[in-house]
Amino acid sequence: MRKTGMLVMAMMLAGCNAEVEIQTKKAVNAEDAKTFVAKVEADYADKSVFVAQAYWIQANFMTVDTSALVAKVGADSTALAVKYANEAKQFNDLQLDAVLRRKMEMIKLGITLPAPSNAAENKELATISADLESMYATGKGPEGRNLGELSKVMATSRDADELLNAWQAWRTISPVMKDKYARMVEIANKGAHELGYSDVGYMWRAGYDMPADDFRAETDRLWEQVKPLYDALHCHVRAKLNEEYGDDVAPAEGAIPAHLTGNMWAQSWGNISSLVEPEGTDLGYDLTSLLEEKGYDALKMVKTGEQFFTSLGLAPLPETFWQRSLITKPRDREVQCHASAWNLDNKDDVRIKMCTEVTEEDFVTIHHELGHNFYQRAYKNQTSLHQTGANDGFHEAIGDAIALSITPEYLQKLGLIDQVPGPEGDIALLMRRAMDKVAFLPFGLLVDQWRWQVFSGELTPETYNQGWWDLRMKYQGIKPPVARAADDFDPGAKYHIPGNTPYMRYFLAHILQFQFHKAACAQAGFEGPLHRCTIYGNKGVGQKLNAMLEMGASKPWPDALEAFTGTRQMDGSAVLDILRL
Ligand code: X8Z
Ligand code: ZN
Repeated sequence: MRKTGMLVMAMMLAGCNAEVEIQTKKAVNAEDAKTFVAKVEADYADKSVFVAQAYWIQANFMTVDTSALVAKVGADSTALAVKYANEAKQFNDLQLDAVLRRKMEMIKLGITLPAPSNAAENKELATISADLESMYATGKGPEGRNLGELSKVMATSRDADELLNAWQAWRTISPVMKDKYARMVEIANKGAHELGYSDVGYMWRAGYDMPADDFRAETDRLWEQVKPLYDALHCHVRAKLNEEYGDDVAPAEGAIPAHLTGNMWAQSWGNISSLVEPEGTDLGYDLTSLLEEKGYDALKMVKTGEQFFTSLGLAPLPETFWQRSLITKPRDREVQCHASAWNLDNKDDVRIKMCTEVTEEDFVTIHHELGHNFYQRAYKNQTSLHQTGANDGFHEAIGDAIALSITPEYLQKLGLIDQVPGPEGDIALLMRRAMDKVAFLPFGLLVDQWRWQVFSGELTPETYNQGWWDLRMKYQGIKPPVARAADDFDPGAKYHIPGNTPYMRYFLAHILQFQFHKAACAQAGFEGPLHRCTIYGNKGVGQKLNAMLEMGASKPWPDALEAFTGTRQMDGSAVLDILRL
C-alpha cells in the first residue's frame, strides 16, 4: 500500500503504553487513476529513449564501461518502474474501466526483474544483470572459440567427437555464472514480494489476460495437442541418428544425446534435415548453398527480407534502419551477437542487430527480426503502455509466420531456384519444417518451466543443473552426451537465461505462427497444401495483418487473434494441419 499521508502517532492509550501506527489513506477515485496512468505513460515515453540508447550502445560495444553504464541506467529505470508499480496499488480496489484496469496491471506486472525498493539491492541486481549479459556475449571456449564458431561446428560437422568437443566447449562459459544467477533470483524474488506477488515466475505468467494459473494450464494444453507429432519426429530422428553414428554414440532406444541435432542447444534440428530425410526423398536444393552461389551477403539477405514485407503493402524501412543497424559481426570489438530487433525512439528509428552468416537459418532469423520491427512501427501511434505485442508470443510469431511463406515457389520468384520441385519434394519439405519447428516446441516449453521452478524455490542452486536436465529429458527426450558435474550450469549457456528474456513467448510463437499462416493462406484463397502456400505480394493479406499489428496491446490478445484469424483461442491443431501431407 502506498503510504499516502502516513501519519505516525505515538498515542498513550488508556491503560497501556503502546505505540500505534496509523495510516491515513487519501481516498482516490477513477479520475485520479486516469491522471496517474497518463503520467506514467508520459514518463515512460520520455525516459525510454535514453534507456534504449544506453542498451543499444552496450550491445554494440561491450566493455567494462558500457556494462557499468547500463547497470546504472538499468537500476534507475527499475527503481522508477517499481515506484510506479507500488503507487498503482492504491487503485486496486477501485472500479475502473477495462482499459484503465488493464493498464494498471501492466504497470504492476511489466517489470521482468523487479528490484526491492532498497537502493543497494536494486544496484546489485542491475550490476549482476549487466555482468551476466556480458559474460555470455564475450564467452569463449577453451581454445578461444566463440559461439559463432562453435555453432558452425554443431551445424555442419558429422564427426561425433568434434561435435562433443564443441558442445562441451560452450558449456565451460557458464559455471561461473551460477552464484551470480542464484543471487539475482534471490533479489528479484524479494522485489516481487514487495509488489505483493509470490515470486517472479508468477509475474511472468500473469501477463496474458488470464489468471497466472490458467496460463500454466493453457501451455500444458497446447503441448498436449502437438506432442504426438513431436513423439513421432523424435522416434524417426533417433533411428536415423543411430544409423549414422551407431549404437555407442546414438542408441536406438531412449533419449537422443544433445550434441547430434545440428544445434548448440538441440532446440531446432533443421541443420541435420538432410540426414533424416526418409529413403527416396530429396528436396533437390539446399538454401544455404543457393544463397552462397547466388552471391547473397548479409545486406542482400536483409534487403530480400524487407522486400517480402513491402510486397504485402507495408511501407519500406526508413533510411536510418540501414544506417544504424548492425548486420555483420565486427572484427575489432565485442558485441552481443544474439539477434535482436529494436525501436530506439518508439517511432521510426527501428534497427536490427545480428552477426549474420549466409545460411538458411540466418535468412529465416532476418525475417523473424524484421517482423519485430514492422510490428513496432505499426503500433507506434498507440499510447506508451500499448506499444507492444498483443502478447509477447505475437511479437515473436509475426516474422516467423512470414518466413513460413519462404516456399520453393517463392524461391523461384527470387531467382534462387529454376524448377519448383513437384509433389515428390513434399516429404523433404515437410521434414525440414518439422525439424525446425516441431523439434523446437518442447524446448520452448521447458526453458521457463525451469525458471518457474527456480523462482518458486522448487529448484535450488544445488539442483539447478539436475532440474534442467530432468526437464530436457521429460519434454524433449534429450540427454547430456557426457556426465554433468555438480557445479555445471548448463542453462547459463543459453542466451535467454543470463539475458533474462522470458522464453514461453517462443513456445507460443511456434503455435501462433502456424495459426497466422493458415489464416493468411485462407484469406489469400490458397487452395493447395499449406506448406506450399506463400502470401508473397498479397496486399489484401498485408492489410489485414497490418490491422492486427497496429492494435499493439490496446486490446486483450484474443481480440487481436480474432481480428486476423477469426478465432479467440491459441490452437496447436494448425501445426498439425500444416505439417501433414
Ligand atoms: O531469441 C530468439 C530471436 C530473438 S528474439 C533470435 N529466438 C529464440 C532463440 O534463439 O532461442 C528465436 C527463436 C527462439
Ligand atoms: Zn524475437
